[in-house]
Amino acid sequence: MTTPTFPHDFLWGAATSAFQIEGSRTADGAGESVWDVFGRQPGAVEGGGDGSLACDSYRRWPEDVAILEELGLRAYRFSIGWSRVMPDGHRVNEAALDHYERIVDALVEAGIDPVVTLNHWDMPQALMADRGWIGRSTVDAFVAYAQAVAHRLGDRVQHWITQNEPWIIQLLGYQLGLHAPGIVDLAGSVVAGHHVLLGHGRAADAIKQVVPGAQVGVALSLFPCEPATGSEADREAAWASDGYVNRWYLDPLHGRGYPKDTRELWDGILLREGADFTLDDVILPGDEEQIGGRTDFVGVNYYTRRVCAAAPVTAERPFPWAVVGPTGDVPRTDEGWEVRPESFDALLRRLHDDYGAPRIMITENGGVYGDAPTHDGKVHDNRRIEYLRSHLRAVLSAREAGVDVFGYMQWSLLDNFEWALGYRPRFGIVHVDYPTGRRTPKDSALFYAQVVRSGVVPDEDPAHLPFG
Ligand code: IFM
Repeated sequence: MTTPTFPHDFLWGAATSAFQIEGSRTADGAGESVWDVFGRQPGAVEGGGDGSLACDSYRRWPEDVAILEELGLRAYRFSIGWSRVMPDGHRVNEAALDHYERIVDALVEAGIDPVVTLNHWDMPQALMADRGWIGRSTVDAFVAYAQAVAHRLGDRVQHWITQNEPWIIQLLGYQLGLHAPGIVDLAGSVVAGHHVLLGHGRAADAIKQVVPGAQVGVALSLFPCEPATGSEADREAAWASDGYVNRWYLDPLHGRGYPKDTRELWDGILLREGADFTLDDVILPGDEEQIGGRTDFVGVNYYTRRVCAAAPVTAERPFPWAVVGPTGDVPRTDEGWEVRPESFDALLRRLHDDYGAPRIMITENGGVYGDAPTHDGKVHDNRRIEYLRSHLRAVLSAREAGVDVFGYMQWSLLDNFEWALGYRPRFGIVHVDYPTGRRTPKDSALFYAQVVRSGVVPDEDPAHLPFG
């Protein structure tokens, strides 16, 4: 039996996002983003951290590019600061585009494919005048922004990601208020989610008008929803939860319109909430056509699964399921998330089987492990090596089964600002000493570089091997 390997042209990369790494919040005429404002609310961010310095990448980006080069990576997924490019939501700030153009040029020069995300959550605060994504006018503002970036960078950028994690924007930003803009509005959240998807479809068209050969995708946070038991009720609960988290985005993107069961669920919720609108007032004729069929690749952000059980709807729980697990002694990251590569493999196969064999880029995958530099100055993050190894094996297994995964962007290149959790969780394969900005590639980075070089992923835990 031959060992499965990745092909030579596999797109190996690592990912970051603007607000999480850049700092320099007002440089070059940048406008305020919703995260600047949200982060100032007492208690919004653990430890009181904000984005003012982060990894200082707005100034130190040449070091980041050099690290990518040293590791032999062939792609860098990073995001453009929306509020830098459109400080008041509408006017283009050329100085910000100059900045990103310099990064793109350096990447291309180094033979690294820039994978550009347009909205990684840092929308201009000015767009809150129409309630952010709840307002339909934000879709127009987003399209104008996408056009401006495509005009400037389109001749050098092939891979575009319009939106990062529509469900997380909807859930944490507009339903629970745990992320910027901090809105708690269950009924409004479904409106926001629809506008995020519409923004994807319309921005994809706009990018392709400017750059006919562009490959445009959207990065979805996909969580396999698995039933807690074999009971019919739990299976139904898991399917309903899958509708809320996964199918609500996947179906319309693949030209099927919103799934009927989840649409009914939302209409019931709007009624119970006393909303003065139904989904028919929000999803206007033609919208689903503008969302569907524009995705050249599906971006998959995978971290873990959800284990669901049937549960009664209550005032606190508007949905007929509860996320109950996993429980017990399962492997977990330092953030408590279950390490579950087999669900990753199953997810990729499911996308292939249920959605017409789409092209897939893994746009995020990684784990929180808090290992710090030891006396030898190195970071021996063996558990992250094992996380990476097992998830890359899952990708290989799915590819062997015919799933068209063409790239993998590890999350994250750098330890960085983890949103409401501040700087405590460390996702990076490169350690960042925040007070000095010093970057130290961890053992996992060296392991990853070896996989990238060889295309081979060891079939057992190599944690005992010396990567440091
Ligand atoms: O850090 C985030 C990223 O910005 C979006 N996806 C999930 C990551 C880890 O929580």
